[in-house]
Amino acid sequence: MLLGKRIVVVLPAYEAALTLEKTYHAIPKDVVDDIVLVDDASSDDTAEVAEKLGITTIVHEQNRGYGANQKTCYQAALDLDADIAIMVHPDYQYEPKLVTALASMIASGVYDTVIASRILGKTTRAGGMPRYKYFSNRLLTLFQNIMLGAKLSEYHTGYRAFGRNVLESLPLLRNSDNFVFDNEMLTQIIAENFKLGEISCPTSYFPEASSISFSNSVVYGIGVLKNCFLFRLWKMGFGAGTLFSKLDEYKLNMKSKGSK
Ligand SMILES: Nc1nc2c(ncn2[C@@H]2O[C@H](COP(=O)(O)OP(=O)(O)O)[C@@H](O)[C@H]2O)c(=O)[nH]1
Ligand SMILES: [Mg+2]
Repeated sequence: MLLGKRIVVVLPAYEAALTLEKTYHAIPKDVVDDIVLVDDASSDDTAEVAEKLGITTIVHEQNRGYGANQKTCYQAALDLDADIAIMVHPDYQYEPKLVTALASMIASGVYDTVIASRILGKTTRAGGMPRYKYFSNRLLTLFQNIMLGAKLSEYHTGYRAFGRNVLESLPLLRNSDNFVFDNEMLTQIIAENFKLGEISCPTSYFPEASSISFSNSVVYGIGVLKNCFLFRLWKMGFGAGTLFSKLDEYKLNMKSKGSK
């Protein structure tokens, strides 16, 4: 608990057996009430390692993708009565100790969502981010800031914290089951004018922490551009039935806690 808020860490996992334990031990247990791992049908023993560590573990029978994994993660967090859910990749790429910092920015009531930027500060390239990823990140971010009218240092980090109000109100089930889920969700957060903050976070790139192929990165980049155009169209009054529709059937199930 932090300032009376229940904190749940969610770990969307795929082939994370080698890095999970290290990630788990770095999560600050003094503030975190529950840790949930969703294993997307990994071929290694991610789920076994998670269960051995005492983590609440959910296993997808088939590989459904990173976005589908997060849908299960956030539903599980709501079911566990989370006031704040924090996504940490179990590949030990992002510093789990910053969970407290992310959670406190939401628990204080100042922000609804906080993302941990790899770009703020000067450690990005030193941490091993490949040059092509760094430059595409900077270019996409510049374009997105212009198109979305926001001012973020990056949109592509996988380290994010959400208040319950955000998870309950966005039509997350409408989003992609693939990597572009992250970008759709952030674009929806901006569209809904949720209070969105950033902190800086050092990251490290090593083989187990970064496996997205170049072709998947290109598909992701094209999806990001598409979301920008959808957002502008929606702002002009078109495409109400797309990503930004608030239909209840696309919202996560709110069975545990009442709306806040
Ligand atoms: N659910 C799911 N997650 C995946 C899959 N492939 C990669 N991931 C996860 O997506 C996240 C980002 O992938 P990663 O290779 O670390 O990308 P990078 O660090 O941005 O280069 C990691 O947490 C992976 O575990 C998949 O097929 N399914
Ligand atoms: Mg990674």
